[in-house]
Amino acid sequence: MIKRVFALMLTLSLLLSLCGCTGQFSEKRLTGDTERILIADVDSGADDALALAMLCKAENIHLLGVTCVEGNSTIENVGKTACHILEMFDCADVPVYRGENLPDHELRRTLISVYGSDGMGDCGLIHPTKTVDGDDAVSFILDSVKENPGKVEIAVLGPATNIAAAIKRDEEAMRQVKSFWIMGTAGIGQGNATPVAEFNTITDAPALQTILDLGIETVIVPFDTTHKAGMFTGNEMDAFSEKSEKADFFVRAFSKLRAFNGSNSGGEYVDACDPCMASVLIDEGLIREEKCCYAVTCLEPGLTYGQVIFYEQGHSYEAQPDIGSYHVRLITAIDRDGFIGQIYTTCDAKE
Ligand SMILES: [Ca+2]
Repeated sequence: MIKRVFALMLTLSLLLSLCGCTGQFSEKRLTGDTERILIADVDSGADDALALAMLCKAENIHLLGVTCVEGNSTIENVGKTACHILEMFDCADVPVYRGENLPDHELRRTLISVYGSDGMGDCGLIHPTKTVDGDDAVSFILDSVKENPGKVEIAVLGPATNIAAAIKRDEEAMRQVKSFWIMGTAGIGQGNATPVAEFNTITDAPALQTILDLGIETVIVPFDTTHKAGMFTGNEMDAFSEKSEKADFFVRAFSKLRAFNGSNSGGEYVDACDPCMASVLIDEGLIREEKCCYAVTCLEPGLTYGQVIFYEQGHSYEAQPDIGSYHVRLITAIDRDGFIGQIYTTCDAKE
């Protein structure tokens, strides 16, 4: 009898090992059909780093890979930070691909590194043993979508350059993306790059429009929404840093942004925009208000370059233009307590 039980256990453990079912990451795979397949496109940035950590910890997400784009830091730093976060959150087997440098168009703004020159507060936090797995993020995106038609969701946490390059290379394949989740645009409020434009969008405005032109479900979590729901005061950051080593890691990573906001607005704070987007991606129950919209990016040179105009479905405008399809979900309010709860869980911190 004991031998039969032992044989059964051995068979089960063999089956589990054949399925790759060991460790935290593999446990997530066991959730089967309820699991969502995601590619995270990042320009880390402390806020991308925290968002990526949240996605690593999410039980309902299978992170297929991370693609990197220049933005909040150099492409080299973006890759190193992604590798470090994946290792830190037990997802070292998730591949990381170097992507595109930003297009060198005449309207390209000089990038201001509000996160420090390394994107992570210049505190010496980033020292991964993992290295990037390849140089062709666009091929990785296209291959992943073709292998999983209609299933892959893409989180766009930086300038949309990689995604637009994939669409330009194989538009038909990219029509098989299930949905895009974009942290970008100023929404229906003020921007952070200009009064009307947000950093990710203005950095590669044609790329965002390329996604919008594709016409598949696109969830936009804009700056004005995340600036409110994702806001931490200096005191809140100090309190959070005491909660765990991981919490302290991210508080230090955000230190340059905190100081920048202090000198820019007179009060130290951190607006964690990418984590805010990740929180509603992981749990749509945190969305408090959204509008169904047609969206279009201003690409004409001038003061409105990079602004995104949202036409709300069901609303009549006195100067009604030709409206395309209403395939954009604009998130206008997020449950802040739920968002903060996710950050605490991610960092193993007790509230
Ligand atoms: Ca970002």
